[in-house]
Amino acid sequence: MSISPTKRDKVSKKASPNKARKVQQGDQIQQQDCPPCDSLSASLARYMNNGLGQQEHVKHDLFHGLASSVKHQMLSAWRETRNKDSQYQTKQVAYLSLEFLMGRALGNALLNLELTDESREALNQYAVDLEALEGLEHDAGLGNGGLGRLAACFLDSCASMDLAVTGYGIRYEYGMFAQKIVDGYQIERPDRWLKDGNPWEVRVPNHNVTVPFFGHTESYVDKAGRRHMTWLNTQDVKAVAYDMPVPGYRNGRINTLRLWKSEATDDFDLAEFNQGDYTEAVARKNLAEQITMVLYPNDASENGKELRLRQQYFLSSASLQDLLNNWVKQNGHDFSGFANANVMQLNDTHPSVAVPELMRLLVDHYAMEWEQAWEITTSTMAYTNHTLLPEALERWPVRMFEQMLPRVLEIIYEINARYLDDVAHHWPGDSDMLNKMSIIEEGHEPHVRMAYLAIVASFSVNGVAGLHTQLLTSGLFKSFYELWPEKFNNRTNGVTPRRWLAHCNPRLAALLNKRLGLEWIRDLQHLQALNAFTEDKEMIEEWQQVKLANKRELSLMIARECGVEFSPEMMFDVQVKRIHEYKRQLLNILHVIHLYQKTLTAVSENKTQDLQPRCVLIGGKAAPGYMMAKLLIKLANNLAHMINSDPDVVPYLRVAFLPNYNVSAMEKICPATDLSQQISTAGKEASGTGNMKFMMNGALTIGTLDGANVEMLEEVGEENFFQFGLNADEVSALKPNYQPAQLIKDSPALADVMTLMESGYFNLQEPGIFDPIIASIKSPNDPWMTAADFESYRLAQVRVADAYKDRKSWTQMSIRNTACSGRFSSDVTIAGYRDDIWRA
Ligand code: 26Q
Repeated sequence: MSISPTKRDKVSKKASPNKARKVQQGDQIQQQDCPPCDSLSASLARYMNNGLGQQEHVKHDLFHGLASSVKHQMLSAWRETRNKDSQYQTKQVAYLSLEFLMGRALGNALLNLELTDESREALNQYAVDLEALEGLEHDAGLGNGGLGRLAACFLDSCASMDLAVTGYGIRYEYGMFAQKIVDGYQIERPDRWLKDGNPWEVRVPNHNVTVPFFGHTESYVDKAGRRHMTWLNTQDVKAVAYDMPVPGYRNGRINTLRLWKSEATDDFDLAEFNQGDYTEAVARKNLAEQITMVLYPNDASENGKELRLRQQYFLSSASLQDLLNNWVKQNGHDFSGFANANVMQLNDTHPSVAVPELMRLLVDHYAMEWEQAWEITTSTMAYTNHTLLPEALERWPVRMFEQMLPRVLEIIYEINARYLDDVAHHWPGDSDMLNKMSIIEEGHEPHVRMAYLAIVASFSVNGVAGLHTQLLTSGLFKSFYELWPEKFNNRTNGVTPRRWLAHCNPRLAALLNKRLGLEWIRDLQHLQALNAFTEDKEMIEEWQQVKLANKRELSLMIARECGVEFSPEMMFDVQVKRIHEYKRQLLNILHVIHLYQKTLTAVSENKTQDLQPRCVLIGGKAAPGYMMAKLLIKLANNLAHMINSDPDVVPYLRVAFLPNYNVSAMEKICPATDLSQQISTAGKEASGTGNMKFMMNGALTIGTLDGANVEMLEEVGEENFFQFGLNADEVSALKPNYQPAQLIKDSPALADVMTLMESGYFNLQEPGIFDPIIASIKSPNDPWMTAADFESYRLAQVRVADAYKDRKSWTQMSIRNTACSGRFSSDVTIAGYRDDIWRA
């Protein structure tokens, strides 16, 4: 159904707060030249017949043809969703995020739209199978890791739960870099994910807005005698909207992910053109286009990069202007209902410059009084924190704001001045408190503390797991919690069961469907019913068959990508995630070295019958500038090489480092994993979400009491979880007198591992390269306390090996893990956001 101009006029005359906004947006999804009720197969045939039909491109053509056809099928429901949202007083949520790690879209769209069978039929005549086509789609890698993938899972849950949520992000030309491994070292290659075109996106140029940069501010007095500020001589950048459909699970809703691309405005540097400096001016256009060129590949922090702040402001300003334009078209300048109809959820502080930007737009553009603008801002902004590492908290030099965003800085100062009055009121006479809590960090180079700005302006501040929220309110944000306890709340993360079970593990999904029916896909708590089957012989048998088949499939991928043969009879022990010292891939590596030594001894003493054969898989990307993380990759690769080339060892131990770990790789990995490693130093991993994907797919976890592991353990019970290590309090308590040298002495296993490392055994060709790693383990200042947890970890691994020998009982534990994973569906998380934060 298309919206005719007359229809639109009719709706907009009614002038209820939310109404015309979405109708107007709906108008942007243009009618395509194919009939809307076309079958998938007819639409695909038309696409194929219109192409050049080069033989070598047939599969690619088929992929693009199928994807385009699926998108066409979504168009009318997409428009209807926008209409529906505008006709009812639905609260609109804008999820603002610098990252959306969507991965591939085809398989997920087919599942949600219930088009999988029809697609297979349509492909029959081309003798190509659907999985082969799905494999051709480039991952949309517009994120680093957990935070970006969480945003993607949330979009799926919001659409599936019929919530009017729009994702706002950046259409990076280059997503997360592709990782190659050369001689064991990580090499970064650009990820040109758009090079063959993106069949899912719709460019919507009539939603363009312009975003100002640089220039200076001046004050003026209007006719009524009121003083205002204006921002002049700005360099404006055009923000062009590209919309991606987000289909809900079989409910007819299609939400939108709106990604902004930066382009030069036509009159970009007009002055220079007029002065005849044509080439210079055209070259400067690049500056504008650079903004959305590349995703920053850091998953912790890289503070102070000017282009990054430009990206943040670009996203924030464009998205807010879009929201306000839509509002004004419908309601004129009456903003009295705005706060009731809108919420902006800030995915970490990355888009927190939206706070002063909303104030600027309301005060400067819509001539609103400060107090009313502040009321609107503080009742629409909500902030999610994703880190406890103090070094990862974003701070921007004031100087950078001064030059790039002078008007925004003035507003930050005003917000700070008014807020510090509240602080002074709460802690009378305490000037230390004022310094400590100020949004501006004074010093040689003053900085803006973005987390403080976000907290001050938000009505809700949430952590992403119980422990994380507890540590936030008792540590990092303690004073803010004292000032505003009502703002703080916990929303434990989750992952979408559509992608992370129904789609990625079709064998297990079929078994669940057969035993439980289909309802688990909508309500994952239904998996609880599996607990009744743990003594069912047939179930145990089938469960094992599923895992075995998945392991076979993963083995093919590992053989192809790593040249290592994994045997499905062996235990699959997996750690895949970004490489970071706090995640302690090093602890895993040290343990593998220990297993290697143990195996060599057992072989030489003819006592191999006690060894539990295992295949260890490690994967993940290191931030390109993070030397220690890159060195860990090299160590893992060298270790893998030594182990895999020793014929005495390979019957019992194999190691692979998987290059270019990404969303699509995880879809193959988590269904095939026996043991999931979640071994961060307690108190450092905010939540983790990979841990949940593994659990859902029946892996057992070896883990510390960190992030959401704590809640997973609570759900599944300690007899089904291999817990080890210091807890967060013990880590803090040990810090002042941490003595790794003593710990190494006290653990013969660790001492042997260190001796072998120090002998240069893993770097014979490159002496000394691993010295920084060795030094970090031995340092009393090692913040990650690897040595402190080694013995406990080793003993937990012994328990794992013993448990795996009893395959029946292992399978029962596996079933219980899946059964208890219902709480970690992102549907549950989103229900929490909906009821307690968004009130949608
Ligand atoms: C900051 C400044 C400059 C450039 C980049 C960044 C940057 C980018 C990405 C900082 C952090 C990130 C990503 C953080 C992240 O992924 N955090 C993870 O979020 C997950 C979802 O809540 C949690 O499960 C993980 O525990 C947390 O580490």
